[in-house]
Amino acid sequence: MTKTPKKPGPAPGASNAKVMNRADLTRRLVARLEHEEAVIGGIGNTNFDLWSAGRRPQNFYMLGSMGLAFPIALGVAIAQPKRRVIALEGDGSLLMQLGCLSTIAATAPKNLTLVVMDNGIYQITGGQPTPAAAATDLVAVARGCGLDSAWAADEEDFERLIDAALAAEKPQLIAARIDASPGVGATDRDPVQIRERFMRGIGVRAAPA
Ligand SMILES: Cc1ncc(C[n+]2csc(CCOP(=O)(O)OP(=O)(O)O)c2C)c(N)n1
Repeated sequence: MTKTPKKPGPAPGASNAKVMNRADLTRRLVARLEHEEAVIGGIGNTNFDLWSAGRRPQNFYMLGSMGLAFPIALGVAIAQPKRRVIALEGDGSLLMQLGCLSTIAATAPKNLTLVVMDNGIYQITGGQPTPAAAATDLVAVARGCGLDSAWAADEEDFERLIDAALAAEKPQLIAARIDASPGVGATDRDPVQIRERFMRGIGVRAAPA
């Protein structure tokens, strides 16, 4: 008997969570930042929506490589322990770099918050389903790696989880089910400028004379 492939649906464990919108959640997140927190956007949509939520100098936009938002954020969190660091990543990208969850749990920086925007698809390359839709609960994976982790039930819960994470003494992972909308706007594809602006934004490079 041939097995019918599973249709993408809610990640197991997230079936009670509301399907939200990445741009809306990103705006809600940025609105809560008051202390020059660094925010690292992942490839594509997470960084497009971050860009659209306000051109903060403390934002870094990853281009080209899937799954590097969390590892980059870990480096920033270690380098600047007094600054809160938040990373935004898509489910497909995180799945490509799952090992970073273990490294982050073991390193346990007090100042790092991880946000997974889980639409169950590789939206930007045409909407192919990711394994997160069919089989993998990323919150359960993060817990298994040793991280505090939760699905956001709705927008208010997302804000509450962000506030709690920004006050926490351990890294926290927050996952949100999101719809299939593309990102809003588009980051300038200029890696050198992105890097320089970010380094000035977090005070490790002087502004040009
Ligand atoms: C190693 C690698 N493989 C494939 C790609 C092409 N690619 C770029 S973004 C993307 C999908 C990202 O999916 P996800 O992180 O779930 O974000 P979404 O597009 O759903 O917002 C893919 C397959 C790439 N950039 N790098």
